[in-house]
Amino acid sequence: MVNLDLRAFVVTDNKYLYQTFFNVCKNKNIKLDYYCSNDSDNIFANELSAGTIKKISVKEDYNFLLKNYYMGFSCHSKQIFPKQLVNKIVCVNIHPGLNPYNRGWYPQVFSIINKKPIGVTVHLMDEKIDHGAIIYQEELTISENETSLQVYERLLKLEKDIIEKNIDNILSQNYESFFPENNGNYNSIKDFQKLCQIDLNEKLTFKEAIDRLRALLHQPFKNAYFIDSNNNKIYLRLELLKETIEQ
Ligand code: 0FX
Repeated sequence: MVNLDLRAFVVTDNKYLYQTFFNVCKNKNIKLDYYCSNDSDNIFANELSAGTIKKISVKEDYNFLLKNYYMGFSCHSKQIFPKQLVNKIVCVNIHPGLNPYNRGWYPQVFSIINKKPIGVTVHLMDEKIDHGAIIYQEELTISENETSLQVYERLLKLEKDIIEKNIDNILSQNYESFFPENNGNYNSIKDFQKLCQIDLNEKLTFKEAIDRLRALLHQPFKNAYFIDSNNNKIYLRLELLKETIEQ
């Protein structure tokens, strides 16, 4: 029997996943409240003025969350949840990567390059980033002609499917969880920024160079660039056109 007083919170900085959660949960017995980061005005201008989402600093206001909610979600949130929060109530992260591989920033970018598995992970949060016991996980395969944007769009769709299918069990905390065999690897935003600056003297195979450029192809962002002899930043975009060869 669900306690009708129970409320859960969702912290997100991603519009698509906010809408997914909102639509899936609007008629549930357990009510969800939505929060975004203080600098997410541009993403949620309409929702902020309508009051359907509110700003929060999780680091400063975790006591408010502890007082008002029995559990919470981090769903592409820019904020790191403090240990005082994740160690006290169940916090669940919806992450566009296949833990423990390429934890942290932009998993698909790194998976295109280093070939580590990619997918979606729903896991219980602990003090470390994208770390903790896994509840649900699904892997995707990356094709040789896919860009970061194409893989990312498939990851978002998979996250939506997993939320729709499992939200009732997550909210009622009716699931089993398991720990990955090791801590895998973590990539920071600095690691991503390093990838973006192309060293014109770096020696790579064509395959490695194409992988690097398609991993950094994610319009409208300008990622890969080199510095020319006049000290200009020259951004690069690769075009991959697939044509099936008749046998
Ligand atoms: O919602 P999200 O996928 O990212 C969010 C948080 O911003 C991030 O801090 C957190 N680690 C992640 C799990 O959730 O949106 P995004 O707009 O930050 O990035 C989406 C994709 O866009 C990313 O996977 C790669 C690409 N991208 C993004 C930026 C900002 C680029 O290729 N270049 C960029 O400069």
